[in-house]
Amino acid sequence: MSKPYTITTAISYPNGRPHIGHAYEVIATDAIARFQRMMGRDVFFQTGTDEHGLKMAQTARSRDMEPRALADEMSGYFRAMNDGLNISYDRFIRTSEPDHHRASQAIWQAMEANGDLYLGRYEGWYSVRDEAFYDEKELTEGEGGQKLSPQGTPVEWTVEESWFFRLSAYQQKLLDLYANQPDFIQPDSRRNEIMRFVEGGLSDLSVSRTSFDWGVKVPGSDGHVMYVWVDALTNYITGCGYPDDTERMARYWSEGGDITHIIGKDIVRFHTVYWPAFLMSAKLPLPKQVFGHGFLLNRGEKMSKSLGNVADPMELAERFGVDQLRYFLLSEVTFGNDGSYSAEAIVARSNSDLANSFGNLAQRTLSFIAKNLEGRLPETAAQDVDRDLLATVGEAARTFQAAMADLAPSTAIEAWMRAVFACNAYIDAQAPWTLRKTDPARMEAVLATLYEAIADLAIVIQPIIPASAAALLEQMGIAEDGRSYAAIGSDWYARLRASGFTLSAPKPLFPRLELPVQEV
Ligand code: ME8
Repeated sequence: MSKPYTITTAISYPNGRPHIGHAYEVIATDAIARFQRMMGRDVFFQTGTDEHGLKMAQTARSRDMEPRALADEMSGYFRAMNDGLNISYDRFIRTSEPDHHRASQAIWQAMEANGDLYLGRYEGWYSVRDEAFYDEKELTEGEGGQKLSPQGTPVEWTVEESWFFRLSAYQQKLLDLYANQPDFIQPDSRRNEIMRFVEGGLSDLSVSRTSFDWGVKVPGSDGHVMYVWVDALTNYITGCGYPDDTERMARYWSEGGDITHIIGKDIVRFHTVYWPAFLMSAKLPLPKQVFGHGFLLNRGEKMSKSLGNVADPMELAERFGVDQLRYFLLSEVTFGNDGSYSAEAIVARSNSDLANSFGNLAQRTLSFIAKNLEGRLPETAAQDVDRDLLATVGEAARTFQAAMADLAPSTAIEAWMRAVFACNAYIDAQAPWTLRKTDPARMEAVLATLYEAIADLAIVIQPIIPASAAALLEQMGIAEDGRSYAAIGSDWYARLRASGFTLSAPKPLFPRLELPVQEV
């Protein structure tokens, strides 16, 4: 049995439809999950919706709906987005599901048994938009004296009876965790920010609410529902079988297990301060890594409903193609940094890399073989240049794998693209169309080299553009069980040739995209 690998996205608030930031996070996570599966790992990949809390309750009220009905409707859009973007999730969790309520109550009881929960009275600042409590010293003042959170959202003075979690007792344990597990918070810039925050001292955390009832009930405490982040964070272990399925837990949420949370930079504090403290308190294993990716901006500007610049990811996917959108987001934005998107940038990137470079390489080579050899696979007679090209592709595959293992998809794609350029330089230098008349045997050797190189490149890039890569590999006669990383550089070409496979006229994979006039 291969070593398990657990990876999750944040679970989204379904108080509106998904936006491109949600799509970005789930696409990046999907690419990593697919990559790990191709490396032969036993992957569990979870995403879903975070359905409780005041924000959901208030949105539902303003739409004159029950929170559950709002959650049902909106969660459906998130799931549809995942399916539309070819996201290979193993579970789409909804926090309103019964097994999740059970897990949240179980972790609560474990924290209580450890002596970390006590009843008190909360008086302080709360931001509904962030679903977060803030200290006075973190606030700034906005227009009309309105107090604002560090995220710039309005906060309200809140007074209510509340359960507290003894977060203050975990300051040193958390600092030890960051010191002993330097990769726990990535990238490093986010790690420094969190360390400074924890070094500044931690107040106990209010973990229940009495002013509304849309949430997980606090066991044995009528009128209290859990603070939404307690149940939200618990989603990760619900999916791993907590508390009943101990076998599943041992597989996907174990001490020293390979567990990665992919989240946005605005919620790093919840995942690297509260979450490990809850887990320590409940005596449960900790994740290995929390990666805080950057924000996606629309032409360099923050997206907001009032600016009307919130892109619908499904609209972009329909217009430009799912793989084109995936490729754009993962190649254009360095994972961890903020990035910008625009229709022009998607079109430019897709045309230059996918249509003109890789697509054209595959199209010219395969149609040349289909036409001039009647689809018969050319005979190999490798010279040094040919071996060099395949070595370059093999090297790119290794660089790609190392970068993906390191959560750096844009670096991985750059390595792949360099190998695509090398193939295009090779085809121009070897000019098989000239060899056709002067040296047909050499022409075959060149085409055979290209055939191998193209298929290997298609195998490499599968996690990023799964549907297009699969379509190309299908056309090239490479069966699904021959598409793993182990196939690269093996003798598959000789075997495929011996099987008598014949190539049909290839279908173009990446049409050249165009923009409507007003957007040029
Ligand atoms: O925060 N660019 O939900 P959410 C990139 N329910 N990523 C973005 C983004 C943008 N413009 N806007 C948001 C929540 N995100 C909680 C999470 S996890 C136990 C609970 C990211 O719907 C954001 O950083 O507001 C987060 O990782 C995810 O989208 C869901 O955001």
